Amino acid sequence: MRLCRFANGGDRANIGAIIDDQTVVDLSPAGINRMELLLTADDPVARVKSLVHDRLPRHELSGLRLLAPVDHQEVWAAGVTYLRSKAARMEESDFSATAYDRVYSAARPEIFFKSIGEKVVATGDAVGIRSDAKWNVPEPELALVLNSRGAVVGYTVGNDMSSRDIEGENLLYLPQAKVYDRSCALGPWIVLGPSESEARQWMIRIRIERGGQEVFSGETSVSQIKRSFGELAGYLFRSQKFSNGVVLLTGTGVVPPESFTLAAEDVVTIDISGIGTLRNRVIVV
Ligand code: DO4
Ligand code: MG
Repeated sequence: MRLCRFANGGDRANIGAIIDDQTVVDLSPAGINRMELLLTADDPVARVKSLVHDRLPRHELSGLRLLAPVDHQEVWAAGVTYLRSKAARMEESDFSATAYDRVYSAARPEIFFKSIGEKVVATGDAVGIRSDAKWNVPEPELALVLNSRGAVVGYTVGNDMSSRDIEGENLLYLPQAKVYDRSCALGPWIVLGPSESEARQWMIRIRIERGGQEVFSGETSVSQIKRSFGELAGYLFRSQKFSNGVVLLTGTGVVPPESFTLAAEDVVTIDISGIGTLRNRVIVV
């Protein structure tokens, strides 16, 4: 079962259940106008199935403008959860190398705030690179969708856009390297239901094009994430409540070579095999 948000022609968003490859059942007339109405359910798949009926409006998926699949959910991010991320970050900065090395093997994971829901960029919209940064990269990541009790109820594709020169200069600049306009993209929808062991079989692939030509591609497997989803979610929910549910990015395992930086008008395509494709062009913000 897949859940999406889509533009309804006005400035409101509707919530839909994607019931086959082409058909979206509009759940808004059934009173579902906020994602938390589904994300607070113990079993969102059963809840959505109980809502879908023949009298609700149906739309062709291909004719809809999809919005980011979050509204009142914050987005948080785990970091240095793949060996590749640890190695790349230790190379990026002598100054912070020990911190990355330690956090990779520490009991407590690195978790940082990434975005409020309303600032998240949807597939088809533009992600941003900072005008004051010289070395910018996308970070293709599996995003866990957690209900208000911290259980994983779904997954989406995430891009944790990052300014590596700002992060590398001083680890205390991490919030500036990570949080700015259009720095977080999620989509195209949420896949409800798969277990962690199913998700760990998925592949994450990224392709970056410039002027129609590929300038970088890479892939990793979700199985390479060092920590369990429950462990990451457990730390996020320590001493903190998310009454509308929350999204947690699980870290990147694909890092372009040091010679690579994004440029305006590049197109970033991230595909996760069990979910779908998130595609964004790049603009300077
Ligand atoms: O420690 C800095 C950020 C790490 C991160 O975003 C990642 O590993 O994906
Ligand atoms: Mg990241």
